[in-house]
Amino acid sequence: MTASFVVVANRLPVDRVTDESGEVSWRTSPGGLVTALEPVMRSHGGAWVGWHGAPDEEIDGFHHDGYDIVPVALSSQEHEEYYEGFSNATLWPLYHDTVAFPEFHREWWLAYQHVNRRFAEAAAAVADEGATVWVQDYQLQLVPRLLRELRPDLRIGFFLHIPFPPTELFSQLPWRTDIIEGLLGADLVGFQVAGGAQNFLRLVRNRTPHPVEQGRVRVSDSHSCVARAYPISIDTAGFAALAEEPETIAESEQLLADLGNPKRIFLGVDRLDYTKGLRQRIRAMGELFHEGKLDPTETVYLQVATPSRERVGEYMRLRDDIDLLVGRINSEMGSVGHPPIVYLHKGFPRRTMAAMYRIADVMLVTPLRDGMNLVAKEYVACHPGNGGALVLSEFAGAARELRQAYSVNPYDLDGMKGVFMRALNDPYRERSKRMRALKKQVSTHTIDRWADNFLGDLASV
Ligand code: ADQ
Repeated sequence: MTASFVVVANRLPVDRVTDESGEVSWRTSPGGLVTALEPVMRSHGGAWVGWHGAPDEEIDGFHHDGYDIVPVALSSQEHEEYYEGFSNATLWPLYHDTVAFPEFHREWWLAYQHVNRRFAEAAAAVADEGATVWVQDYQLQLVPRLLRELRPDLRIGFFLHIPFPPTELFSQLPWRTDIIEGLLGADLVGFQVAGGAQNFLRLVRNRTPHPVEQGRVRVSDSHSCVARAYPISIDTAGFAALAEEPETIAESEQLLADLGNPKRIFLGVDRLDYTKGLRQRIRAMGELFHEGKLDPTETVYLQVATPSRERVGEYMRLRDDIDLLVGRINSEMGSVGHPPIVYLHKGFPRRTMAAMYRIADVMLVTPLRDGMNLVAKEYVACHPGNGGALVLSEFAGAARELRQAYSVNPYDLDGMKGVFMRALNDPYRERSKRMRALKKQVSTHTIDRWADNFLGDLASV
């Protein structure tokens, strides 16, 4: 099978599920990148190249939901070194302001190069003559250049879903020039915010001989690369409609009853990741309960955290820390039937997420650093009426667009506590003014618009 539109991402957008009778099927998997790109893929068709999630296993391609799935195999050692190692213990912390310490290992870098080459070869094999190939995210930054070498006829786009760090941090990377040159293989490199594109162009100026003019890098006589911001978004209408379906409303009412019909609900929804600011957020909420500013018999803080990267050391430590923090607060502040924090370490279907967004009076989105943060936008799309309140970290990409949110510095516990209380207690007039503006922003800046902007520019650069 070949295609004129190809998405290349570390993971395929589907997970394999085996039912009781042993029957195998594929289900759309959760996570920011898939949430964003699945609708794009369904409307464009084409092929999605990615890893299927099972190490040491070769799987044949198949058709799913209107497009082709092209699995790339990884050995367990590659999974460990390329994915858990270089991608998630080197690049992820380095690109998120080193909120955890990035580890540099030469064998991880070797695996990263090796696997990036395999992805480039897989994409080269499925792309039609002159096709558009859209490479996704930090795990595959060498693919644009490798792919251009294999297939100079292709139009190659790259989008980075996470922040692109300041030059001082990026420059720690022993392989910094290889990564920059890898990205420059694309015709268009997209970032979540303008600052990311600026950081990238500054590095190109400092570390490569290529001339830069107005966001365009002249890489060779026949090839140049444009760097620009494309803030990602969600299927706003889809989320809003889901939240209004009778089953969702029924589920939200059940949820409310199960929580003991509290007067006020705070909500947090995150992948369990140290960039999301969970330690700080939970401590701030714990102090508000301790100080009596929040009454645990009337207020519930519901926190759901999807399990993530569970074999990486920092993530194991984080999980233990959160268990300890929540356990301590609940054991000290709770009474029978009234734990102030309801903490669930699992993923939920999208309808359940929408039901949670519906009932949350205050949504807490307080990452220490985040490329965009789709949860903030999902809440705005799903919460009915104009009464809710969004608390948003100034270090999330989303803060650039969602300017009427209640803004916090997640490192400042006292500051956060003040803003949490204000978001809860502000008069309806103030909250609804903010919420109306947020809803307008999210309903006019959708995932379709993001994809159209990026792909339109990619076709014309
Ligand atoms: P993530 O770091 O995964 O994404 P985010 O943008 O918030 O972060 O997306 C998370 C997605 O997972 C949301 O769609 C959310 O609904 C879903 N989710 C979270 N917890 C869940 C749970 N318990 N059950 C079910 N679903 C859950 C990365 C970057 C972000 C960027 C996106 C898209 O880190 O900054 O916004 O990619 O580019």
